[in-house]
Amino acid sequence: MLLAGKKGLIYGVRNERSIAWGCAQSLAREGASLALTFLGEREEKDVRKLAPTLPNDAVKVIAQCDLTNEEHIAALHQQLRADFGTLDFVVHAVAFAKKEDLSGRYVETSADGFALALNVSAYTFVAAARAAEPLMTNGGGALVTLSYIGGERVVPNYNVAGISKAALESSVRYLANDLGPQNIRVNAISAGPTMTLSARGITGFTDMYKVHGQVSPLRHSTTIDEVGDACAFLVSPWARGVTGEVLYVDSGYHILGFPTMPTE
Ligand code: IMJ
Repeated sequence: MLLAGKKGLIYGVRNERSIAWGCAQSLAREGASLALTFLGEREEKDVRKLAPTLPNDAVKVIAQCDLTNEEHIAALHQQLRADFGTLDFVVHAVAFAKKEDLSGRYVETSADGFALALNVSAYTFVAAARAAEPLMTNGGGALVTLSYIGGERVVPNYNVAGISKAALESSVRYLANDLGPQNIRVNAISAGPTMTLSARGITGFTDMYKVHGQVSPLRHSTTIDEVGDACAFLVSPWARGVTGEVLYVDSGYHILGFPTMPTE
């Protein structure tokens, strides 16, 4: 097993469709011990139900952590120090923008909507990195976050979430430079559209999801297990020379200059 003896923390499991859950399944399958966090009471029930279904009795810790709350972060890392001693990896799959800021014209975004989206979707990765660093003393560590092509190119309705992903991807590079000397690697996975709670119900999402599956070189939509396996690679010794990188797990969609519907 690729990750035998490794210990990691995953933020962002909401339900069985979550990208964070795809990561949890791959990391557990490869022998890692895991800590899972939940946001509040509603999310706690679902995470506690899912955790025991992972292979290899992977989940050792389940704890509340709203990443915008410094006290939650401190308490979580105190518990991890007690239960794990050291930490090998962190997976961050967290984002939020106001619903009203995910449709219409980006130019209408309010100052508080902008601040909220950037704080939850980009700054929380910095906060997670800062908290994890003192525990990553077992020869280094790895941080992985989730991004989307809407951070680089204009995607209809992605709006302020795209600006958050641009800040997040830039953070990946600055954090990689800060933490590299401690052998802590920092990378992002830019996932294609997946059928998660964060995407369904978004205006135009279902059509974009379908088109992606038809025009992308591999001709299928992105699944959470594809993202999970890439995540396992990035936190593993096989990626020991990789940091500050954005790895596309999108069926190759991002290489296309002019996505075209195949004629047959
Ligand atoms: C989100 C909005 C618009 C277009 C979109 C998406 N496309 C995709 C997404 C094409 C794939 C999903 N995505 C990549 C996200 O990062 C979603 C973030 C998100 C979703 C919600 C929905 C519910 C809510 N706030 C949100 N904040 C961020 O209230």
